[in-house]
Amino acid sequence: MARQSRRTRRSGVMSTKTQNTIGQEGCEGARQLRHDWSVDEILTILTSPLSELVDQAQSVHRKWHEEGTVQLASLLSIKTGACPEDCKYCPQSAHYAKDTGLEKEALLDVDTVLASARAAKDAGATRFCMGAAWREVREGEEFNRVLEMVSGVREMGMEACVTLGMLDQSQADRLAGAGLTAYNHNLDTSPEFYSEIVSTRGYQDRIDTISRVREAGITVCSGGIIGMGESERDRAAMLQVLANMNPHPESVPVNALVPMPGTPLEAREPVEPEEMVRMIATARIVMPRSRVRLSAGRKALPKEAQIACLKAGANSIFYGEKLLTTPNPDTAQDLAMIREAGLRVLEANSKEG
Ligand code: SAM
Ligand code: DTB
Ligand code: SF4
Repeated sequence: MARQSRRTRRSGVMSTKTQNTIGQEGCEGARQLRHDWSVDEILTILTSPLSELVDQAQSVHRKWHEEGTVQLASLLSIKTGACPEDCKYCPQSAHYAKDTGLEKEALLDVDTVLASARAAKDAGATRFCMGAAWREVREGEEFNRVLEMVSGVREMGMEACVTLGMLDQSQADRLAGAGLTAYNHNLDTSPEFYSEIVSTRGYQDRIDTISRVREAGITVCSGGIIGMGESERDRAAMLQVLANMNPHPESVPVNALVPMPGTPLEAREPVEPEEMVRMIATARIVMPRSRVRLSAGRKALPKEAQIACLKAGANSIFYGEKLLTTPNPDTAQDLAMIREAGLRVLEANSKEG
């Protein structure tokens, strides 16, 4: 049965110690990043009274991100479905294929992917993220094709991100050589809850891949999903693992589960807007400099809640009508929402990028 978190009582006022140690004390020169968080400290922040939490997050955000911009990142599934992993949330797992009805698709060709990147750029995106439903990267023509995609996206002047599953050091190095900006590899949840969600790989496998990405000099994009039945403590524990990485992941996607029919998590209760705001605000406080991305699940999140997330420290969204296999909000509405929040879109080659 789900260890549901939502009803856990709020723990009251944030202690002075926590307020003083949230890594954003005072003036420019005194800004500090911490890498020694305890789960309890993060849980205290996550469960503090909402207005206090949001105030703290806004104050951290203003100190580290004066510019008030939102990065638009577009996504493309470059290889869809038939994945051997059994991630319970994922419509692309072969384990649930007969129930999800998802059409699998082989790795796209380079020209198709670059045409999609060009369209994303023309629509205002500055980052292009390519996702493959692979357990791990394998050597051969397909990996070489991905390297070409990466260099093609970089030549357009966009940030390039890929998410390809596990990789070894030589593969990470070659992605770096192709100019890859970021590698997305999510922790998804806490170390304790992980085995409830995935059985075909371990938490340490995720950490090891992230270390190789870091070693190769590629920036790290790592975050997770809420709404899978995890407790608030699990959410805090996942943030602790991320926030205690040194350096912090440069970008942190916060996804709300998109409960896909045919997956084992199809009947999970929807994430409440406040939970998303809390998770974003807490990520902002414990990883002040990172780009926190309001990621999957925005279709089910009212506009006001999305604006609350942007004001609580999210400074990026996935932009475009589709995520990997599921729909995402309309682009014109997203641009209007960013304006309504009093923010502006991050432009290409901005020094804020
Ligand atoms: N196969 C690679 C991997 O798992 O690392 C890359 C692709 S995978 C689809 C990328 C991420 O998408 C997952 O780590 C997960 O966080 C997110 N994701 C997948 N299905 C989701 C869903 N139904 N709701 C929210 N996030 C989801
Ligand atoms: C991330 O954290 N979320 C994105 C991206 N990184 C690759 C993926 C969301 C996928 C949502 C379900 C789907 O569209 O298939
Ligand atoms: Fe495969 Fe990635 Fe989906 Fe897991 S999340 S089933 S590894 S595509």
